[in-house]
Amino acid sequence: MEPNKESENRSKKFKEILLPKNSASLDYFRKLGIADALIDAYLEAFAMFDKNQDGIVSLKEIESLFINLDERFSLSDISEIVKEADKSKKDGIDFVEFVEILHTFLAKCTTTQLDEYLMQAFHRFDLDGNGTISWQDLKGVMIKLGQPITDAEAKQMIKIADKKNIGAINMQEFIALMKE
Ligand SMILES: [Ca+2]
Ligand SMILES: [Ca+2]
Repeated sequence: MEPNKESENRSKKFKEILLPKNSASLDYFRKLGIADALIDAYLEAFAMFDKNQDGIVSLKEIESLFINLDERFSLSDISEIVKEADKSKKDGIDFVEFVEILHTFLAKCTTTQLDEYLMQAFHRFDLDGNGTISWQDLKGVMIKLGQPITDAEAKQMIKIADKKNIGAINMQEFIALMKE
């Protein structure tokens, strides 16, 4: 089996474990008004954090991801958020708690704030700082995140968002993509 296919299967399996079809969590998310597409995006984000795939994002896992991103962050802030969200007292956050954090955060966010966050995220993806996200930028970021992708995968992902057909993603396209 190609390595790509293998990791795809692994992530599919992981999703099934985290969110079995017709699970109570799925009903709960829908009740909160979260679109299914967004739940998928949350699952992908969760999988990125939960490196050892035990269904819990521990403080250590959050920390290591942020360190890879060279983020200047306060660990005490994060541990505060995790402690507050960790209702099930698993010493980390499970998927439901993870979604609750993001959902609450997004609900509190004004459109302007959200745009600002997305602009910051854009600059983080634009590794060479030339104002657009190329497939090389994207590939570099994914390596930093410990989720390496192939050239073909990076090109494909850029192509999907590249509505203006400039061979890269500009800020408007990026913001539009993230809000989809
Ligand atoms: Ca974990
Ligand atoms: Ca760039």
